[in-house]
Amino acid sequence: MAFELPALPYAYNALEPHIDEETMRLHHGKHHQGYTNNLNAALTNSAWEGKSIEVILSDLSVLPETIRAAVRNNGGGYANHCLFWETMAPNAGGEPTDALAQAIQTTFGSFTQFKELFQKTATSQFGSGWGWLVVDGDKKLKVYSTPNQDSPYMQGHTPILGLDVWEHAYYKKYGPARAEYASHWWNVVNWAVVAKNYDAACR
Ligand code: MN3
Repeated sequence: MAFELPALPYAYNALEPHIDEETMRLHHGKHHQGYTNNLNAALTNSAWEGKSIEVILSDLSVLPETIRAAVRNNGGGYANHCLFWETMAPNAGGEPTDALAQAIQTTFGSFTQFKELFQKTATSQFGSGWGWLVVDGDKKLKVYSTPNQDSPYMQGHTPILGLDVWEHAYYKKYGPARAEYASHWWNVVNWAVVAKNYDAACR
């Protein structure tokens, strides 16, 4: 079973004014579709066809060298964007509740301190990449960034929230103002889904 581009859980214009419709159409329909197609092409007729993306990304070293870079880039791109769409929603934002809220407070001091750290970490990634909130192997929260399409699964961590800081994610609306894009993005973070991801990662 090949990987499929997941349908967006909302309309292309649903995240306006924070993320514009044209960016969403290209980002989902062209970029994410491209990663999906290239991932499938790389895995065809390999022993990894049919495995989950988490399993594939968690040990790239066992892949044949001929497809390793393609799977790293496009498999990461596939997984990263699946999470990105899911963890955004119209009329969202605000703060998490329950276990995730408690864990954020314990780990980072407060939600405000977490936000500052996350935004600074994501927006200072040099070149293209992602900012992450992950659950590590000890079920602890961590914030870091990765270059290109590298996934936290590659280091045995479960990403529960990610911010795409590639220029294709924001340049049409925000130009080079990456921090302004990140500030707006908080308004569309779907904390209910992030909390669900947190609970699943801690199980
Ligand atoms: Mn992207």
